[in-house]
Amino acid sequence: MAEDSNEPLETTDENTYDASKIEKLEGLEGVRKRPDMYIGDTNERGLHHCVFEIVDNSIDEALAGYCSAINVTIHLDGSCSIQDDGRGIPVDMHPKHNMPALELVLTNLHAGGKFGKGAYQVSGGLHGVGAKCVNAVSEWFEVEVRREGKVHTMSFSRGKTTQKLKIIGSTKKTGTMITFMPDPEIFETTREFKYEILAKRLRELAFLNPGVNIILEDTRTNKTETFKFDNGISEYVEYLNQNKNILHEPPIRIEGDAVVNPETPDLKTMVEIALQYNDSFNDQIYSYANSIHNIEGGTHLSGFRTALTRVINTYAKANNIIKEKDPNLTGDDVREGLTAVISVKVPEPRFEGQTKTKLSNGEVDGIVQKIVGEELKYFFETNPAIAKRMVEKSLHAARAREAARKARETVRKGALSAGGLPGKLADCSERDPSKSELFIVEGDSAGGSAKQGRNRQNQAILPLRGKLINVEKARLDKVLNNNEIRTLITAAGTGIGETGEGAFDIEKARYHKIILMTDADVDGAHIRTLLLTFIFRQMKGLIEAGYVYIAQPPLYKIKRKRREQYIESDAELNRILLELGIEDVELYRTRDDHWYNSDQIKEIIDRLSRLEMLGVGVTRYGCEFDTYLDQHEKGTYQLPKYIVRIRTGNDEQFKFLLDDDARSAFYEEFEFTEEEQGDTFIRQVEVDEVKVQQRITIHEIYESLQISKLIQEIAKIGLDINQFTRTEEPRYKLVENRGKDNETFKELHSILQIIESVRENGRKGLTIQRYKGLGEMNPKQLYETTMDPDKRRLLKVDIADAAFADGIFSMLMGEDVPSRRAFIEDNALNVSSLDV
Ligand code: 0RA
Repeated sequence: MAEDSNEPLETTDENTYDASKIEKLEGLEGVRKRPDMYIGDTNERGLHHCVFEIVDNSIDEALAGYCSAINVTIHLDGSCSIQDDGRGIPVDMHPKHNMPALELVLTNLHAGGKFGKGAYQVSGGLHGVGAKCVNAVSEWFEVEVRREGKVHTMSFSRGKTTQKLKIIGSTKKTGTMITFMPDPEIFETTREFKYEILAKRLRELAFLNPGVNIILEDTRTNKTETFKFDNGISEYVEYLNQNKNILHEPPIRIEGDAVVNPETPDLKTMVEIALQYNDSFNDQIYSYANSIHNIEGGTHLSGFRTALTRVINTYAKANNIIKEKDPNLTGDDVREGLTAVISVKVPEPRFEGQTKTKLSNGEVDGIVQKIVGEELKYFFETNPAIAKRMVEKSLHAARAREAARKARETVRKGALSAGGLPGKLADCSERDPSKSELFIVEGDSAGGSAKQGRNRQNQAILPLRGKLINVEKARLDKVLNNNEIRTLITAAGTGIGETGEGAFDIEKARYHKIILMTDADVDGAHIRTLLLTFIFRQMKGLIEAGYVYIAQPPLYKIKRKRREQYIESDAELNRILLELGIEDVELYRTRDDHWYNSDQIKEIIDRLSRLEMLGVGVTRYGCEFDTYLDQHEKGTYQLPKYIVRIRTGNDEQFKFLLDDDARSAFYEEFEFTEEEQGDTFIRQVEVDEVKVQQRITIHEIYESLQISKLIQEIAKIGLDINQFTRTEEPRYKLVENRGKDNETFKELHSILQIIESVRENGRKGLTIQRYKGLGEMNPKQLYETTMDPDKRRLLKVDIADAAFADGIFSMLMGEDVPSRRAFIEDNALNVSSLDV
């Protein structure tokens, strides 16, 4: 468990290892030294894991019956808030340690029994480390507790207290709100919260904890979603089946529990299962232990599978639907078209496997078998019509299985026979798989360019033409008859499927990098998803071995004069526009004839572009950004933490509150109670002796700290930050080609105008071409941008990403949904970034 620290204690003279030291509570330095140990990794997964750690605490409050709503908000400055209406973390003084309980649980590794240590603790190693670890890996961390009639706050930085507990107002509400900024010193590869990753897990948690209301809001895109499911995993199954033709309604529900250890009769293993068949050919079974998704399954899944196969066979024979002497239906047969969610609560879960999420508690297999065996048998006896439909579906699958077996054999023979490599494959000359790469390329024309541009020594090319077969809509025999799929299997060399002659064998892989190279458009994303889904289902070992990658072709081509450049993302395009915009440009300050040198201009533009991004956090409340910026405190550069928007009739005014004290004072002045906070406060006022309605709203500017840091830096570089709003007199000049015949200049009246003007300048004489396909590049360009090991950027696909693609795919591909294209484009993959 992560709570145990193995940090060695130092034994110097002043710092002797004695009893008093053991007594002393340990701080969070250990977490910062070895963050992976506590939050899993310091990349995308670990980053999002931090949010889930805090949400888990709120869910615990909900399970204890004290919390009904959880709000998760992604802020523009890159921070994230998790707010609940639970009891609030206790704030009273701890008698022994002489600090508030709140501070104790957030700054000391061993303090606090509640955090992730309930009866049904989550996971073995990575999870359940609690809010204190998130605190340790946060550049800043703020907590607001509503409890005992008061609003309390505290702040921390990198695990250390920066603002002691204080009361900032009164309230009748209760709850906890935590806002944290991931520390760049810890999260070096990415600090960007992804909406889909958060949404997927929060939706899942809402399904697994029926009744809890979870709201996700992304202020960057104004996207918001509410997850609340009173019917729990039954609704989850309906959600997974939403685009399928279902065979019965509603989902079948199985529940039960068992005591494992008679000495602790209260600690039961609880089992909940929902299942529903559809007319497709694949199964989708999601298994959870203590709300953790077990990608690799485990003993609960195996217990369920065993019982399902047995119950269906017994029923089919007892009712003479299949003859006594006929062979049994196999597991594959009975699972065809099955959608199921298995959720178990286990007192002491153990996890193993590559993802450390495969449930390994042996007793669970038997418990699940027994409960499913009894309950499903009873369901069949009381619902014979549905039982019959399920058996018939399995029988149908059994007949098709024979055809699929033959198809697989043919494919395997093809794959195994010497010289059987597909003609379309342009193989490399290297024979060592660990040095060889296979590019799977969308389209013949891009395939042609790739063949010409590649390094023949170790890069093989396989072009895929036309439509790939939809692996969701067809049975395996059809899929295996598809030419493109067969070519792929033959080229990869590993074989497919779990058992039998020619089954998947990673040792036979012909390449240790299989790189999917598709266009950067919707069709490309579609093809990539299809390929990944197939690989995930039939050649999972390739992904587990880390052999599957995604190429990253550029998004834009820009041209100016003789210069041509490929651009990977919108953010990069913006950067380039600014970069070009400052070429041959100088900045002049009117006040004192001061010229900024080109290094300074670079820095100015860098800071201003970051400032611009944060500005949305202010302008969304109707307040001009420059007006807000002008509120900064002279000397400290501190900016208001709150904006008060006062609308009186058609008139709109803003008031700025520097900090929590100012907010408290404002509440008192207006006799606000907490209940009005955040919501619109409405009252009647008189304007020119006419009664009008006045609406007052208070908005927290989460970005204020970041903004303040930036303007401080801007001041250091030497811009006058006293006034951001426009002045009558021009204050700066942007001069192009200074001192030359073609010198031009533009007068600027504000600081923010500098960046606008530079960007405009960057666009001059530039053609920006949105890049539509790989085929538009010539062989040399394709090699340089996307294939050259020294310049390309590859994304490595891991098993969780592939499972994610598979899930989305099943959901969207079953029937033709109009919105599916957009969805795939946005969410096709969340792959961990890796420079290879
Ligand atoms: C310790 C004790 C109690 C509640 C909590 C912690 C608590 C922690 C978090 C973290 C996020 N939301 C939370 N809500 C509650 C019990 C307090 C009591 O007995 O009143």
